[in-house]
Amino acid sequence: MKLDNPLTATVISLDEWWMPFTANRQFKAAPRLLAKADGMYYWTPDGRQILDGTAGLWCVNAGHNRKPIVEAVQKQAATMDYAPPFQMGHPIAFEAATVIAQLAPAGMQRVFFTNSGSESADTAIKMALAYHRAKGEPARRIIVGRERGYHGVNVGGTMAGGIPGNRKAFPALMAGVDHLRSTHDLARNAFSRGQPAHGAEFADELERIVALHDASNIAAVIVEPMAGSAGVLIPPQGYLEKLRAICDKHGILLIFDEVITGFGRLGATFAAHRFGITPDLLTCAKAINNAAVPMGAVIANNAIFDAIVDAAPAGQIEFLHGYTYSAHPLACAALLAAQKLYAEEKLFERARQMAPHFEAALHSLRDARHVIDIRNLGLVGGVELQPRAGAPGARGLEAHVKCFEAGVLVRFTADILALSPPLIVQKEQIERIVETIRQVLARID
Ligand code: PXG
Repeated sequence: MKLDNPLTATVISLDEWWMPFTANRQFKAAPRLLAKADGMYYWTPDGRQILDGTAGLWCVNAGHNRKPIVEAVQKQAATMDYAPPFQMGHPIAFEAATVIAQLAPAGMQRVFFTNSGSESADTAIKMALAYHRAKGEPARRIIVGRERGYHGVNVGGTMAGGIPGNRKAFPALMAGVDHLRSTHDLARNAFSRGQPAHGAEFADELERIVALHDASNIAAVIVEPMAGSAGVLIPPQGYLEKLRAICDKHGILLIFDEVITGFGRLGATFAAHRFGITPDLLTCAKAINNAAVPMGAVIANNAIFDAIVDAAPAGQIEFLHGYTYSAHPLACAALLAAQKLYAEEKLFERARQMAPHFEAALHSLRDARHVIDIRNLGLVGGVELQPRAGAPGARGLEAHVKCFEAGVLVRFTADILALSPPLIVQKEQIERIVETIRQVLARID
């Protein structure tokens, strides 16, 4: 399959790039390409402007191509392109960790850098196992995830995750996982604004799982405080509080996967702040540096770091894990510039202030065609559509494609449309996103 690239006046071949999480044959028959970005917008190669309703993939929280970040990356590339992070260090890696530690909940000031959310999930799982081993409880190996959870695509994240399609082809990659049920409860909570009222009791399932396996065999529970990829599932009131309490009661570590919720998405630095619940390990990525260079991190409770480090003999590597590109200088430079920009523009507070407007605009779609639920928190919104009989996901895909043709980028998971605009979004842009969805839904079957 060939395509003209007007930007370079060349012909490109679409065959060789095996695209991730993409219906390759379908996409290549009718490609949707992006070639340029600035602020709230993308442009296609032929110059069509697209309003970004998804901050890329939930990651460009300050908007695209922000000058301070661009300049910081350019400068770092010209100063020192790469430095090894094993048994060597470089100053901006320490600075970057300090900045993240200052933003993290109290008691969580140890930062391990990765290159993605997937690597963060697997790193956190290994930290949990290493912690229990260091504390003399090596039998604690079971990881409890949740149905409809998404923790990326590496071995641990795939197995702890709970999206059936993502697991189906890869059974039993890792032994010792169990799952809580999803908190999604359309019958009781449809059209909730913010945290739904019903479902705190779903956390009690953890007691059942503990009774089954015995606490002495369970290492950690990993959940997204707000599940993003599976279609914007907001935690019911009281649910996370219960999970925290049950984990504490049984000595189980609680891991929050904040790859989407981190850095302002819910109108606070982390969901941990927003919900007032502190996990033991917190994974993040994406907006950590406005997605300018791949980067992720695990933020650990200080006591977890101390236990693992103190258990190792002096002079020995304490945690045998890490990546060639951990704390890559370009990623660190982007992080420092992005976090400075977030603070200067008070973007996390801005998200909180804009949230009521976003909520009202989104819920105005209640009477739009095909809509069976709308849910929102901070600057995240989900619009669930009635699936077409016999063709689940088809309506969601068509809505996504038609919105793109109408100049608005929205994300879809099966028949759920997900919105997560950059935190710089203006009210008129929220209106435009919502009106585009309304018109598209009126037009499609
Ligand atoms: N955890 C969570 C909660 C995520 O949302 C990952 C881990 C994995 O991150 P990496 O950087 O390895 O991709 C994610 C990623 C979507 C969508 O459409 C969401 C993600 C990625 C791609 C698409 O909702 N989140």
